[in-house]
Amino acid sequence: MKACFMGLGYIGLPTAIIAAHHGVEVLGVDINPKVVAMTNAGHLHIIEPGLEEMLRKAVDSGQLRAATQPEVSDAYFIVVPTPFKGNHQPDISYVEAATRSVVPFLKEGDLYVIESTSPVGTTDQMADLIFSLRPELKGKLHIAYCPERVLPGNVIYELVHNDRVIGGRDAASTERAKEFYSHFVTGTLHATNCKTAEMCKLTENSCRDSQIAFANELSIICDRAGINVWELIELANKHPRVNILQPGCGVGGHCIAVDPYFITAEFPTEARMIATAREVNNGKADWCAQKVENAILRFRLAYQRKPIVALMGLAFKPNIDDLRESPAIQITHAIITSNKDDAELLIVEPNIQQHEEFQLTDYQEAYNRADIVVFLTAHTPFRSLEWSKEKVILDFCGIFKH
Ligand code: SAJ
Repeated sequence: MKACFMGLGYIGLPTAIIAAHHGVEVLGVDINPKVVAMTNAGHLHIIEPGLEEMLRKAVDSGQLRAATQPEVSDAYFIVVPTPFKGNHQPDISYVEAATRSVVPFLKEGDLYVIESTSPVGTTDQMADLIFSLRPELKGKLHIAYCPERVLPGNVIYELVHNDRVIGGRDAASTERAKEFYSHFVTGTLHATNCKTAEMCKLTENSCRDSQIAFANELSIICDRAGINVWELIELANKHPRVNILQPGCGVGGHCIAVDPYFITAEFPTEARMIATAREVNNGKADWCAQKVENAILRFRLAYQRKPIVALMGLAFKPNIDDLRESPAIQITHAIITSNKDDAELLIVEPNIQQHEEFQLTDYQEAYNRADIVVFLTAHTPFRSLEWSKEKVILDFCGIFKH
């Protein structure tokens, strides 16, 4: 069995490596020659604990190779990004480009699977594209949609153990795709059709976005009401059927802050709550920035000098170095723009060595020096800091819950 993975990013590369470890002959394809060179040299271009060693083994054993162009294979996996364009419209041009590049290699009996998060109907649309270019293959390919649901940082475990949803264009396609994934997935493979599988991925991330929006809205209400939101949530969660998530300074990353727009773009009239959740979560970052600006102003009025402000955390979630779509960065930019002459800013991100735009300060030093401390990301080391009555502390992510 030879499989071609189109896209060697955060999902494509780990999946290619795991498949190679389970006896599949893998060709990883990426349009970026640097990624291809690094992969062939056994170096990981993404950060994922434990994965580099697996990559090296797969390359050394000849089970995995990378290239900038696909080759004849038995199965093709589309694992490329699906960002959104202006006005939050999904952009499936990478899926289309990757599909076009495998079309010349397809032959009777092959498996073609989209893993990229995609708007409902994308798999059918790509099937139409394939058959418009290769009409002789109509009815002779297995075409399916199979989303991933792994959490960055725990990818090796979750790629194997998570259940997966597999939606074929017909029962034979679903069966063929299930056969492939059973090479390395020990979780249950749930069969469905491709539209349901596409919607399932969007539903999972929209559900989480809505639940986080609830927590974020609650945090703003509690701030007005003078109630400790962390204590409130802890108490409410003692109810056997209530499970409120944690508020933060917004929602970041490339998934949860993006995927709900794939639903709202297509169903603008119906998707009212999903759209509102996006607004609430985006609005939380603006609200946090406003809170910091007000604190700076109040400090200046009270002490007639510029405060030192520590901005703690840039990553989009705790204990990672991933800054993609991070609300903490958005807030940092907003504060720099509106307060560059009103405060001395110390920017902290313990998970990265340096940043091309910001000069970084050690977290302990920043905390010691600051008059105003703003917790943006709940990195574990921050929890070792001691609460200080001398400082203004804006704790947006629950470092000092009580
Ligand atoms: N967040 C909160 N409060 C919480 C939980 C999260 O504010 O209680 C924030 C985080 O700080 C972060 C954002 O939400 O900014 C997203 O973080 P996350 O850990 O919820 O999710 P991601 O984006 O790392 O990964 C999600 C996962 N999806 C779900 O949990 C439904 C993952 O399983 C998916 O594979 C991934 O999206 C994806 O690739 O789609």
